[in-house]
Amino acid sequence: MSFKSALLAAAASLSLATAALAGDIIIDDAYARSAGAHAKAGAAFMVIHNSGDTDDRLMDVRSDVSARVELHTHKINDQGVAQMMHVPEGFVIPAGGMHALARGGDHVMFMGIKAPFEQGAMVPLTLLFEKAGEIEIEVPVDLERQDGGHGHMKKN
Ligand SMILES: [Cu+2]
Repeated sequence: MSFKSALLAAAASLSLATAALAGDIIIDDAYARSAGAHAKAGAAFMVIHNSGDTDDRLMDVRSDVSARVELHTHKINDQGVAQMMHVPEGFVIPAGGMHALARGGDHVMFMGIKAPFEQGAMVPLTLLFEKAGEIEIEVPVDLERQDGGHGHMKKN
């Protein structure tokens, strides 16, 4: 089975809703992209809401679509250039608040993707939260979306 048909089969077996709910955590507006036909890396973005009264933390991410998946952020280095870096401690999702993973900021990074992300495909992703536990979502690939940021996926 090709990568794409595997993705489609996985997508067909699950809800296509873009919002996923687990306890107090709601994942909203998730999308993924990779850059070009020869992309080795991709990224996913989303808004994570916490309706509970205690902070939670996105600690790690897993997916089968790439050799590695990491939580990343951007920082401006001494030369004024934005660089990506791994954030091993993850991201706090404040009680009653939200944390956005967005272009140019925090994101889920796929490194060593097995195939470029195709428009409309679904990327399976497991999010590991300190309190909410594991949340499995299907992230739709949207290569056309423009909401700022810069071509940070040229890494590798
Ligand atoms: Cu990154």
